[in-house]
Amino acid sequence: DPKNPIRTTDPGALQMLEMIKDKNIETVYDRVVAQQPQCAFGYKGICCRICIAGPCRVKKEDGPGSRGICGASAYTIVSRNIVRMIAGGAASHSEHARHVLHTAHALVDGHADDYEIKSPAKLHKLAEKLGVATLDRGDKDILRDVVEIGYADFGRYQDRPLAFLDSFMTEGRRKKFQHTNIMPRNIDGSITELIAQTAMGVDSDPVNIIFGGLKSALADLGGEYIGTNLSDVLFGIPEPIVSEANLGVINPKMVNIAVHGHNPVLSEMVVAAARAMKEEAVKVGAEGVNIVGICCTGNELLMREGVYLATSSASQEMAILTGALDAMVVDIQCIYPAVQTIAECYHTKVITTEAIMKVPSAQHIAFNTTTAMEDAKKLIKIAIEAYKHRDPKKISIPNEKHKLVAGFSVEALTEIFSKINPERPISVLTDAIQSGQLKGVCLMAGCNNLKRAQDESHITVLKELVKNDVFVISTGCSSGAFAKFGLMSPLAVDTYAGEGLKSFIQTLEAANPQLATGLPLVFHVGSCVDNSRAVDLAVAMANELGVDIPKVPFVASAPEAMHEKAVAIGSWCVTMGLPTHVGSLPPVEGSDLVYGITTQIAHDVFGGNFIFEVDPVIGASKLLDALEYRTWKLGIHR
Ligand code: NFS
Ligand code: SF4
Repeated sequence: DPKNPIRTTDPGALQMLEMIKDKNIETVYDRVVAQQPQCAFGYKGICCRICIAGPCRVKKEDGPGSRGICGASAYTIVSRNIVRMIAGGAASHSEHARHVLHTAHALVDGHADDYEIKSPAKLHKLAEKLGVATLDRGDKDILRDVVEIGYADFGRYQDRPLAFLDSFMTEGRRKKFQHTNIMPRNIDGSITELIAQTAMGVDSDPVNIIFGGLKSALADLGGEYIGTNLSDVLFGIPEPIVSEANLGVINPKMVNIAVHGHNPVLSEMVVAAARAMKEEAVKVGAEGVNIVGICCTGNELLMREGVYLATSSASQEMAILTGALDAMVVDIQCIYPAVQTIAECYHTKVITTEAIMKVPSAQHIAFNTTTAMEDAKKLIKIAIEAYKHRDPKKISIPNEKHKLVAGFSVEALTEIFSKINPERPISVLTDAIQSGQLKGVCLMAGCNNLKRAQDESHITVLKELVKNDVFVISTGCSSGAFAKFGLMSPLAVDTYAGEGLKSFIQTLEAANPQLATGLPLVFHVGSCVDNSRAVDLAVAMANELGVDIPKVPFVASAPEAMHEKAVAIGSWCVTMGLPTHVGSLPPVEGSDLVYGITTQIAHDVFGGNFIFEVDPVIGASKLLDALEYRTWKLGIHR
């Protein structure tokens, strides 16, 4: 029902909405209803605003009204619009990566004393991949060379491929990208080239436009590699860790600070500062400082520090509605401007920290790598001060929260598998698929999109997949959904896993008595930048099986994709050779040609393709079909 304002299934958010129902507070759930019906031209991608002769719309099947003023056809307009979303996504991930790179650079130059090389092991592994010498060298020297390569990936002018992308690929993908001329030379250049390519009066060939888009999508993946790998170097490789999720993690007796956004460079420092400033919180009558995460910076902290996850993107406002959130510290991406509007009805301070991300009337504290700890302490002080101004009458915290196990980097998964087969750990996974115990692997990723009820599609797709013995890894707000519903807990295995998956997980547990916890139903591999970890797993499986990725029983699903970043990720998933389900349609329906390229022709060229399907049960069954087909083919060819 498009008019129903209760557009969520998240049990914490539902409780929160019930608690405030008499208060007349506007939330995202009201605004999404107010936007209905949404513009059909925009929805289909056939509105062009690339020059100011427009906006032009494709109004007719034929004649002058079927084209823009310049004569651009539906296929040109749709393809230009969609690849510009890829450019936006690639820019977002890459700016995030650049920030991590700057921090690593400042560290080796001695200007970031609050940071350290937490994982020399990851640094050495990365150096080896990139061909950086490590023998008899100090860690900082090695890191300096790695950072140089990272910077070169942003702005290289020579004719060589993106190092952080090239060195992680299979041989087959490397050749495919060169052959189709989409291997990016540098990140910044791919994005500007794409904007130039799609400017008024430049490219009108939809195939050429889409291939330009795919180049930027691969640049996006390169940026994600830089982000994940250098974050692991600076903050540690995630390992299995127990935590809790949903709004019930907000503790009325503590100073509560939500870190919201994406960049661990800031939020890791906030966690450290909070630990150091416990006494100051005690002085104002609190038991301490409680950091809770929202969106992907929440995922970063959950993976490495076990920090509680308060909620995911669509329900971000709910954290403030508890009346017990003292500050919301934000960096970049997926932050609703509405958080400030809502915060003004409470004592909550919203604090922005990055030069490119300000919100009118929210406080701005510039966060510098050089003075990181000092800056983070300022943020904590503001929260402690705000705590004193809480209004007890306004406090109402949903009691919903669930135990979870997270922290499954590929290193952590490999370690677990190695207890069964130390020489060829990944064969534990591929053997289980070939024996029929598992149906394959699915990466569940992506956002919330209120075109349907929040989290419903994530939860439905997951339940269908695990019931059918798919090994599911997840990232981003998809992970957020599972965590909030209690599906990332070992307890969920018995209830939801099919017999094959259940026995697979039990075998892993039996071989790993050192783990202090059972294994979960779905394996959290990190933030959206950490979708690169999923590629690492797919590449490892391909190498183990001696095939290229399009033959690996590995699929992806973004049941509730929303952000431009999700468009970029979905696009590189397809070029990597993965069948990729998307449950919220991107604006491509206005051109049968573009729709056909993304869902069919892509398969002929790359071995992966989009599966657009809004019904989560049907979406899941299409993913299962894709897995079954690949496993069957693997069987014949062996
Ligand atoms: Ni990913 Fe993570 Fe969430 Fe979507 Fe936004 S937080 S980077 S973009 S909404 S999954
Ligand atoms: Fe219209 Fe062409 Fe300008 Fe787009 S580029 S707004 S279709 S005139």
